[in-house]
Amino acid sequence: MELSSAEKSTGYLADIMENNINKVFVSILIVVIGLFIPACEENVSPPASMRLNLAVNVVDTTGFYYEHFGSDLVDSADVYINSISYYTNNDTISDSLGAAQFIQILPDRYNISASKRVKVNLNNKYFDYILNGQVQDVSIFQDNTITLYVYPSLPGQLLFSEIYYNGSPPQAPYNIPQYFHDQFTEIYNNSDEVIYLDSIIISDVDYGHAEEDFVYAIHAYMFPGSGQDYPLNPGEFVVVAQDAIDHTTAVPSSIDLSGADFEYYVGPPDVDNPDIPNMIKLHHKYGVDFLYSVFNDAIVMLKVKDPYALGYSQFDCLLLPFSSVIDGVDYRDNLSEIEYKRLPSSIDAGLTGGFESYQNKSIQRKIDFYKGDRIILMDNNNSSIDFQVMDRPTPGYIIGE
Ligand SMILES: [Ca+2]
Ligand SMILES: [Ca+2]
Ligand SMILES: [Ca+2]
Ligand SMILES: [Ca+2]
Repeated sequence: MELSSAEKSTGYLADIMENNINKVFVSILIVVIGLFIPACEENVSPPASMRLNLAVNVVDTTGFYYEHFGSDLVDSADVYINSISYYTNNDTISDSLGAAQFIQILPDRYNISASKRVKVNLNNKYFDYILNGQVQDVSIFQDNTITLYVYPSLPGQLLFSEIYYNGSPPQAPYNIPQYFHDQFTEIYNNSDEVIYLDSIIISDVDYGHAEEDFVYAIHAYMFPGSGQDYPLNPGEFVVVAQDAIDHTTAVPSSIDLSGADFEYYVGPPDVDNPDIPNMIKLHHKYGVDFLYSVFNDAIVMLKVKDPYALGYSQFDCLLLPFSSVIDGVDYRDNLSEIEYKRLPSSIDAGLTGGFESYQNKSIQRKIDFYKGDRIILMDNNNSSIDFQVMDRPTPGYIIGE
């Protein structure tokens, strides 16, 4: 409330000054505004004069960048800063000494991330590595220089291309208030080679263990097959439905998933479309289905020799190693709550989502480039950068920009 009145007063003041009206009145007004500003300081967007400069030095101390490029200082990295209070985003590129300069930014708490892709020759074969790093909730209230450490990783060959977790709005004829059975997971082969889905596990990730070595899976379901039964060719999508049925009969704005490739099947009374193969249930702690939270969750896919090797947590989550994760996405309705992330930065350094539940919205990985006719999707292992929000889900296909 005070925010808008202070802002209005400032705008009003400028008008008055421009029009050269009574200077005494202006002085009184300044005093009056001066009395009000301290009282609501925390809520007021700082004026343009309160800007400052931030330098981010991007550094790889793992030895990877030094070995291949002769320095620890990472030049030409994309550096992003997100203001936590004002939701503003800025990005720039680091210079030859690894320094990225942000000029005249607002004083605030910031999430800062950097990424750079490099081609590396190992034994006469080229690999596209990504250097990634992030720091969360850094207070920048004066001119500042920070060091951002980045770490090398290989981008995914098998990726989540879309996760539709949002659910549908209530609609005639049934006006179902919370329809989420139309959720699906879409996976894409981003590589040049056939990948077999057999025995790949999809699981959700319980909150509070991002610093540990294990995924605490509330649910874990596995693709069937004995090794080479379910090939996915380069550039192909696979759709795993919560229920492989036509959901438009329940909610007209929803989607027809009767042609999905797989479905989660919990057991009666869950829907089982006999034409669509079921995912193998490895662990199901609770719920009527393998429901992804419509608010916030993280979904990973991974492959392990024995899913039960690590056993269970105290609260009945199946433990799976983070080191076996192939791809992962962390999403949240409120993107400023990055401290609640469920995945470590090596898997997903960011956070996607940022919309309310039950709107038929979806998160889709961005197209990076085309290799001939084939789409190559973006994978910086940072969903803040790699994902975009779609107004409609696109099961089994992609809509480019
Ligand atoms: Ca189901
Ligand atoms: Ca089925
Ligand atoms: Ca990834
Ligand atoms: Ca899609």
